Amino acid sequence: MTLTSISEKVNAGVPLSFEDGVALFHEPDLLKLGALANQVRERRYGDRTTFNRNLHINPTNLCVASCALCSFSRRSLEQPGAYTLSLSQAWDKLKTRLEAGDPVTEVHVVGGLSDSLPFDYYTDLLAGLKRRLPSLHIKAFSAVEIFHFHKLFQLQVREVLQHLRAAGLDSLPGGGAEIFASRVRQRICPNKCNAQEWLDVHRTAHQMGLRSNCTMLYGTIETIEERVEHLLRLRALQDETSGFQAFIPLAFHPENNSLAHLPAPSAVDDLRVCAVARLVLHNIPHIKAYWVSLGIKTAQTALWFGADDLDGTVQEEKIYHLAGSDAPQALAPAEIVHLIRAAGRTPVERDTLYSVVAEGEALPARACASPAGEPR
Ligand code: V47
Repeated sequence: MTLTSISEKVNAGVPLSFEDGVALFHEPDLLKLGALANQVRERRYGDRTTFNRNLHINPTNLCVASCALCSFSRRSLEQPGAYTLSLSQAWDKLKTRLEAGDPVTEVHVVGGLSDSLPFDYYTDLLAGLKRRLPSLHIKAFSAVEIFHFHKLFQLQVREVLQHLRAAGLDSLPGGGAEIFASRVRQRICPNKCNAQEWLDVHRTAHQMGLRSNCTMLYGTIETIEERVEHLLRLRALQDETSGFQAFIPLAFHPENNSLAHLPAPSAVDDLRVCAVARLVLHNIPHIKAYWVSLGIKTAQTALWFGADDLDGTVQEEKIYHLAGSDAPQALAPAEIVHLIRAAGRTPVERDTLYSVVAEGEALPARACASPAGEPR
C-alpha cells in the first residue's frame, strides 16, 4: 500500500481498508499524509474552521472505576481533592457565565461514576441548567456514565436516555471510548464498560434521534493495529446510524496517574492521528482539534492535517489540566477567532449541531493589537 494508491482510493470515494489505515500510520512522509487529509478537509469545508462557546461542568470526581489513565477521579470523599458539586453550585457555573455577559450555547457535562448520587441528581442537574437558559444545548454524560446509570439504577439504556432527555439532554459527548481492544482496556480502564457496551449506548442514542461524538485516546499502550481497529469500529457504527457528528482524537496526558511512566505522544503523533482519522473516517463529518488536549500550537497546525473544528471556549476543564495539560483554562471567543485566523483559516462560530451562529464581521474581535499593530 503506497500513499499514491491510497490517495487514488480517497479521490475515488472508496473507503479505506484496515491495511490502508496501518500503512497511513507507517507513512514516513508526514507532510504528504497531512496534505492528503487537508485535501479531503478543504473539499468539504474550504478553509472554514468552526468553534463554539461552551462551558464544562464536572459534577463529581468520585468514581468507582479507578482507571489507570485517569488523573481526575477520586475513590472516596476522604481523598484530597475529592468533590461533588451541589446542584446550586453546578447551576451557578452557568449563571456566572451568563451574568458575565458570555452567551454560551453549550454545556458539556461529564463526571466520575459515583455509586452514591441518586438518579434524580442527574435529571435535576440538567433540568436546572435548561431552566436557567432554555436555548442551551446540553451535551452530557459519556456512554460510560450512561452504561453505569443503566447498571446502578436498573434501567434499560434506552430508559436512562429517555429520562435524561426529558430533563434536557440534547446529545452525548464522545468520551470514554479510549481504545476498544480488550487487551488495552484491561490495562488502562478494566472496570468500565467494554467496547461493545460503549458502541451499543451510542447506537441506542442515535436510534432515538440523539446526536453524539466519538473519541480515541491514543498514546498509552495501544498498537497501530489497535488504533485502526478502533477507527473502523466507529466507522462501522456510523455506516449503520449516521449519528456521530465529530471525532475527537485525545492525546494521552501522563501526569498524576498510574501510567505516569509513559511518555506523552509527540506533536508528530498528534498530527498523524488527526490526518489518518480524517482519511479513514470518511463518514464522520467533523474532526475536532481539541486544543485542551493538543495544546494550542499543535491544535492550530492540526487545522492543516484534517481537522475542521477547534472545539470551544471550554472554561473549567479539569480532566486534562489534572493530567498535566499546560493549555489555558479557557479561551475567550475573540481569542479563538484570532487563533484560527493566525493559523490561516476562516473562523466560524457554530452551535453544537454545527449550524452557523456567527461569521465574518459578526465575530468578536480582540480588544487591542500588540504595540507593533500586528496580531500577536
Ligand atoms: O473520557 C481521561 C480522556 C475524555 C486522560 O464529545 C484522558 O465534544 C488523556 O471526551 N489523558 C474526556 N485523555 C474528554 C472528552 C471530550 C473532550 C472534548 C470534547 C468532547 C466532545 C469530548 O478524556 C475521557 C478520557 O477518554 N482522558 N484522562 C488523560 N490522562
